[in-house]
Amino acid sequence: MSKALEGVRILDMTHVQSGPTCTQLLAWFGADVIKVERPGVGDATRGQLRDIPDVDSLYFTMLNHNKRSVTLNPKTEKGMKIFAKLIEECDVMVENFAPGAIDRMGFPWEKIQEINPRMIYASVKGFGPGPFEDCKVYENVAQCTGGSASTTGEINGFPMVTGSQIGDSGTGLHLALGIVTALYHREKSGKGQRVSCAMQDGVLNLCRVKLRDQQRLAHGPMKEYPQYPNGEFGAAVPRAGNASGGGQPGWIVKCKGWETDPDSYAYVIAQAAAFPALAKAIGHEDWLEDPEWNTPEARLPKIDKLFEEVEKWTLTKTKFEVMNILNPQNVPVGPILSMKELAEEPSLRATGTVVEVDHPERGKYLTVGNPIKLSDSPSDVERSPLLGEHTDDILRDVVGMSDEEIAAAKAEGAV
Ligand code: CAO
Repeated sequence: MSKALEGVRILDMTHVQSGPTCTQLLAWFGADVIKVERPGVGDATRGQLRDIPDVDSLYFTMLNHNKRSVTLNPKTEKGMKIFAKLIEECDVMVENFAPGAIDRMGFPWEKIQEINPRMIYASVKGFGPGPFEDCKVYENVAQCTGGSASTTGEINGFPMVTGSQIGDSGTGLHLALGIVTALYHREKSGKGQRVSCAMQDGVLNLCRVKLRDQQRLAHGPMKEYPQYPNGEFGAAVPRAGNASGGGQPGWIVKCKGWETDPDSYAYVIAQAAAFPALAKAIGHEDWLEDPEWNTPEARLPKIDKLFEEVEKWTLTKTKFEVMNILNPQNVPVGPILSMKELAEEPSLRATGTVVEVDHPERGKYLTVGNPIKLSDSPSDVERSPLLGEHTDDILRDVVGMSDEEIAAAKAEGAV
């Protein structure tokens, strides 16, 4: 069994999170990812949020598996020549520097195309063309400008960002799809092309259902929102707390032990088809004959009361008992799993979604492995490279430099 992207070589000019997420995925699928880092400095995340002094942070290690690291400064005369040779030898170049940084290095898209017409050049920026195109952007800025923050949070509370890195990792995922699509197209056209993903666009794509709701709002109140029928709708899609976005009434309810365990909660969905089973399970068989309760329309104005009753029952059970009782009866339900529980979950270890990796300087640590599983193309998780660990190998084998030339480039500070 061969790896799906074996033979694809990536010139990885990414840093922080969005770009590295993308190239890590490609590396897991077997691409040879050559991460270019500034000599002596490297990706800033190597030193950020460190848990062990002088050792690459988990921030860095968990986003840069299966890559090779070369230190190179394309802003030196020698470095520029080496960089041009790398462009010639690679299939894809990925970068997520601030707008214009690669141009300022002397490599605008026109020049990259001239050097290698088959090159696929992929970029993440905060915004697409428009009023904010020159801005630097981090995760939470993308969540705020892409529609996520305005639609997330308590019903009468302030906008809220989510713990999922939808701006960074989400855009990295979008970019990876753009790259493999362009690689597929190159098979036919023989030509490379530019792939661009703006973080604002990526977040908005993930908030698609909220733009749907913005348009529904013009046709009357949205009945699945907690604002219906007793609250107010304004001009824009409101925040809906934990109400289900899928059009089915749902809520997070407390479970046994919530007083001491901050994650002792479950999400319960009271969709019409599963309502009889839910009502019976919580001891409300009476609802099934009661016109005040036995239709979705009758329940809608008192969804809060419905979940109060569900909670009276869930408070007598652990979140796993709630899952084990309701799930077999086709009531959609999910325990709120903490990071500790996910880290220890045997089934996630068995599938390689949570993996233990050994690192020469930090020892063993846990990471999230490749969440995309291909039946015929394995994907292993290998540790992240040390800064410049593969500089000599890459300069020799990919760029074709002799030992003397490598020594001279080092002396000049180019690598
Ligand atoms: N050798 C020499 N110089 C190098 C280099 C190397 N190998 N690699 C990068 N550099 C230089 C760049 O040329 C650039 O210099 P100039 O500004 O003088 O042209 C500089 O290092 C990097 O610039 P930056 O502005 O990208 O870095 P920053 O820390 O100030 O900003 C960030 C970080 C993320 C806000 C910005 O890169 C950005 O907006 N990126 C696009 C959006 C994005 O991906 N955001 C995700 C953030 S979290 O994943």
